Amino acid sequence: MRGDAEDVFSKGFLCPKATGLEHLSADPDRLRAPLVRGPDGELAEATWDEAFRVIDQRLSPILAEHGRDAVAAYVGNPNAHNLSALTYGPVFLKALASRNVFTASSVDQMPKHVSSGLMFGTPLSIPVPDVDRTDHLLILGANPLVSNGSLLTAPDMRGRLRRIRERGGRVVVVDPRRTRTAEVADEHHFIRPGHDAHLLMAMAQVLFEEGLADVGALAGHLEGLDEVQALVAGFTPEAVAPACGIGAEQIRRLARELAGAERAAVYGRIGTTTQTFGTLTSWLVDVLNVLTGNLDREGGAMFTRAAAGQRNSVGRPGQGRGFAIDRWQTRVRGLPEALGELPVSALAEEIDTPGEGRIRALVTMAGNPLVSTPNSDRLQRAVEGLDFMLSIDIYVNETTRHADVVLPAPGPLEKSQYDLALYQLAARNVANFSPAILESELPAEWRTLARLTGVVSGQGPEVDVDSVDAMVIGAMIQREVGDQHSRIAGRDPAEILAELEPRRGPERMLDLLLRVGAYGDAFGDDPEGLTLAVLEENPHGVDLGPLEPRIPDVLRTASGKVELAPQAIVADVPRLRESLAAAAPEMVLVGRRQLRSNNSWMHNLEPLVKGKERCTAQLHPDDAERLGLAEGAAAVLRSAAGRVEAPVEITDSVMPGVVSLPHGWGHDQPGMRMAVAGAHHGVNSNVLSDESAVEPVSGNAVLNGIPVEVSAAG
Ligand SMILES: Nc1nc2c(c(=O)[nH]1)N[C@H]1C(S)=C(S)[C@@H](COP(=O)(O)OP(=O)(O)OC[C@H]3O[C@@H](n4cnc5c(=O)[nH]c(N)nc54)[C@H](O)[C@@H]3O)O[C@H]1N2
Ligand SMILES: Nc1nc2c(c(=O)[nH]1)N[C@H]1C(S)=C(S)[C@@H](COP(=O)(O)OP(=O)(O)OC[C@H]3O[C@@H](n4cnc5c(=O)[nH]c(N)nc54)[C@H](O)[C@@H]3O)O[C@H]1N2
Ligand SMILES: [Mo]
Repeated sequence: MRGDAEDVFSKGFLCPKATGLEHLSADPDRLRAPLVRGPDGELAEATWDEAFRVIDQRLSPILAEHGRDAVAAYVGNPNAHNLSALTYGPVFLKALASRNVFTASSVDQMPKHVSSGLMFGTPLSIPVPDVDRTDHLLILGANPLVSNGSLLTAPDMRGRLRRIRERGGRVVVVDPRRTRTAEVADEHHFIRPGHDAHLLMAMAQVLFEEGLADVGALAGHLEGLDEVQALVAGFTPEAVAPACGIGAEQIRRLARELAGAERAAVYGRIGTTTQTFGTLTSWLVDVLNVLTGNLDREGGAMFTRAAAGQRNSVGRPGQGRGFAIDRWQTRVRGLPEALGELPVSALAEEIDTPGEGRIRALVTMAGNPLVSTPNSDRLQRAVEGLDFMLSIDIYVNETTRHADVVLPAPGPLEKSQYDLALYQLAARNVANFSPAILESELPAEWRTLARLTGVVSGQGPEVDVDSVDAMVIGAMIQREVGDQHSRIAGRDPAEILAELEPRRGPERMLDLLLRVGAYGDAFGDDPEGLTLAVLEENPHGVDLGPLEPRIPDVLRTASGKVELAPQAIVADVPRLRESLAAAAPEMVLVGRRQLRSNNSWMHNLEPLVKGKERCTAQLHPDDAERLGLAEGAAAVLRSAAGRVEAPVEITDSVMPGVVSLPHGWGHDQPGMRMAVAGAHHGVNSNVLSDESAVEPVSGNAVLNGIPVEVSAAG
């Protein structure tokens, strides 16, 4: 594995996980055949036909007797990077027609979808910082030097941040840890976890008070500016400083410098979303971008124009139906729906609480919820009580060891790839298609998903996958030609279908999406336009240029304006105000990502786990001394949900009052088949996350700022 120096976007930059992929292909623990649980209770290899017979025998009666909602699905993070899953996952979920759909989004970025959806009209209209042209970047709760940027697709963030400083710009980081990103920044502020919204409110308050708020060219495109001004009143720097742990004068200076910079952007990531004020913080990030005149301008926070599948560049430009949340709720706790899914914090209780509508079966797709979602112990007990569980995965891990059937999938190098999702959030408009590099004996994942689509539609275990595929593409074409705003409105569906020959499956769908997309050939209308064939001819990618202003066309709100004060968000401001008076817990837990790691699933690759123990509890020296904890000694961490023990690592890179434990570990569970991971198991931090702590607007889990007690083991 090496970087492609000619790649139009990465210029040859590779993250260590990419090198790890080489080892993934050779990993003897990777599944190479379906597994079915036998009468002895063990998972044993079976043929695909056998596996599908069991799935049909077990799943179909549950659907028939208890209804669609009795079968839940959990969709994990790797689906977001998988063309097969991005195209056929939704087909399967639509056929399943269960309201009990859960994804990793509600332990990740859901608050940003909600704030963006409400402000701009579609949930993927997330402004990304124009890192290559900005002069001032304020980063909250993100560590792109380790994570490589998230909701900000931009390879080599180290180089990009360095160039900001080389051109005289400034990088400011706000994080309860002094991260690698903080180390290369001009300035870093510790913040008490969960207090970003307080800080950003106060910065907005300063902008209004000092007459620095200037929305510039956006003036005619905003709704609710006065309401924002009224809302921030009272959130003075003095009022929020004790809660945030950042001094009032510093807050004033941060606000003035942001307003004073020629071109600036505010960027927040997982530390700002997986916390108790996730939606308010996500909203405030863009409120500040607006108030400083930086939204939708070069060097500010901009909207990518992606080549394929982007909702804010199809349909009627500048106006739409808007975005709704909370259209239905979870059965037990009444938690809100968002993006058609329910908060995964509710999964365990929806299984283990008896009554009408209980979840009886679970399908996991490229997900490891038993490690990645709150209160792992309760979720484990819950899944043990399921009538049936099916997993599509490449390993037998903490989650899939509970399944009755595990269906394997080809690995990343064994399938073609186009990043349908993450190109929508790229710091530059680009498109790149990679064909499969290695062959796989396994059926493509979309074929498995199409076959499951047939099963849950009542077709039995033998499914004609090609006719499912024909139906799916037929429906896509019908929708496109029937949309008056489409570039192929009114065209003959048969002619469009013929043009896509001889492609099948996700690649045929991708070709369609590219060709009707913002740069597409529109099937002959623009002969110079993009098609999948053009991408195939350009193996280093096609550069579609720097980001360009897109307001008002990008908007899909009902008003056709940027909604600066959406009701659902504004309604949460009183909770923020009340929190100013709340007493601070002595210690709170935050996570941290690690360079040679990818959530829970790349720990079976020796090069990514070798070296010294990484699953440590990091504490500030003052806390370690007060709590009587020595370097390397075992600490006990207790929360409302559970208890874990981890070795202590003393470091002043963590703020006093904060303990940091990475997520994605705890690979010592019985029945797992991951030898390398088992030898470097660590502990599962989500044993400590409390499933009852949910951010109320988006339903996202609170995974940072969890109150914990820390003490010496024994
Ligand atoms: N405490 C705490 N918890 C967190 C976080 C945190 O910061 N702190 N982060 C959260 C975030 S941001 C996320 S995204 C979630 C992730 O949550 P999940 O998506 O549930 O977890 P992953 O560890 O990404 O697990 C991915 C699964 O997909 C499998 N897999 C990998 N590639 C493929 C493939 O090509 N096909 C198939 N079928 N399977 C595949 C892996 O074996 C693994 O089982 O975790 C969340 N949990
Ligand atoms: N190497 C590697 N890369 C990854 C992943 C991985 O596991 N490993 N995971 C991928 C995934 S799924 C995602 S979603 C992205 C996430 O990408 P990032 O969001 O950049 O990831 P993190 O490194 O977790 O950064 C979150 C930061 O928030 C800080 N933080 C915690 N609580 C708070 C708070 O209340 N306020 C503030 N301001 N900061 C807080 C943490 O200390 C941490 O430094 O990374 C992706 N890339
Ligand atoms: Mo994530």
